[in-house]
Amino acid sequence: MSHRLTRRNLIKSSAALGGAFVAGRYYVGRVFAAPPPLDKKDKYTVGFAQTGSNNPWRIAETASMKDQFETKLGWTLIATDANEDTNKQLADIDSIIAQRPDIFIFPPRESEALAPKVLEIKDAGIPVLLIDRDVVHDVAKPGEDYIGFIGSDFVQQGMQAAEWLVKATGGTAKIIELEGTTGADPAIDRKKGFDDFLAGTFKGSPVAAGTQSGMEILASQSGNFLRDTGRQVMETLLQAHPEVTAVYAHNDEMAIGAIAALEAAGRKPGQDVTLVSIDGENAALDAIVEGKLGASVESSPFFGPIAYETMMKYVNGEDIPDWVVVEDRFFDANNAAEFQGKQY
Ligand code: GYE
Repeated sequence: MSHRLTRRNLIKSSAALGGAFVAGRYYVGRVFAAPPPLDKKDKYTVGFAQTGSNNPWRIAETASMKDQFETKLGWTLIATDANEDTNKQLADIDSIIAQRPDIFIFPPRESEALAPKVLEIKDAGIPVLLIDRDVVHDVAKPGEDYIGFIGSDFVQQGMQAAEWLVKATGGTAKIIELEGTTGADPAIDRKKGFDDFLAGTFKGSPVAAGTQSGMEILASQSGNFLRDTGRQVMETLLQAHPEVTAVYAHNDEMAIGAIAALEAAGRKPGQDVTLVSIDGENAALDAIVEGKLGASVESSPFFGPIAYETMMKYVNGEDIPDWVVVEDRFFDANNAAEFQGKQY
């Protein structure tokens, strides 16, 4: 039998342990090692607490959710926008809980700060499916406290970026790293993957051991996944480290900001500074074709269809893996033109 309790078992054990019907809903609380059940019905209300809408990736993700749940299915999506403020996202979630959605499907902006909130949603009797970012598992456990996490392998993305950079620079580079939002799961893991690769502690890479030893990270600072913040941070770091020869940005928006800062300082991105980033947005593909950005590891924002599919599996009692891995592609000068204008 699966680790997940069936609805019947849940009601039985809940009754034994003093579960209660409140406002037509069964409050099961955290005594159960399973997320709250989701009944079969024709239409659902989905709570979607977005982290922000000031970059193309976020806009594409929100559009994908609206397209799937509102346009295609005719359901209700309660969508909020935290404007890249973690406290606002916490408050947004409270306001969505008060509207009693059937399920929460959302990206937690920070992996530690949002973990207790995932438990609160569970305590309110509402199942949670996390998309695009995960929370820390020592506080909230997939398969127990929430249904699971759907998203990319961020460590792998960081490794791929490092691997490409080692090859592109012949294994010698002075690197400025622009990190994503501090405390966000993809920022933590994209740094880890990159650092581990350069430290030679990765496994299974086709790059010969030792070839990465000439790679030096001069500075690593957060640009909050935003274009203009990336530009400003790059401007400052460039003054402190004019010897820079490479940039690793945790997303395309910051890479594009860095390109602007480099050009403003009279540098030639793509020629005297090699850049690599993550996401695969249209502007990045354009920059690759122009020769300014070297490569971008894809990180798909199109969560609507896979979130729906996973949610329905849960409704139908199928087992959901703790992590539904989203497969990503890789864009560089060899294929960027082919995908230009087809992304977001
Ligand atoms: O790479 C970035 C966005 O959480 C995977 O967040 C996502 C990242 C994405 O703002 O552009």
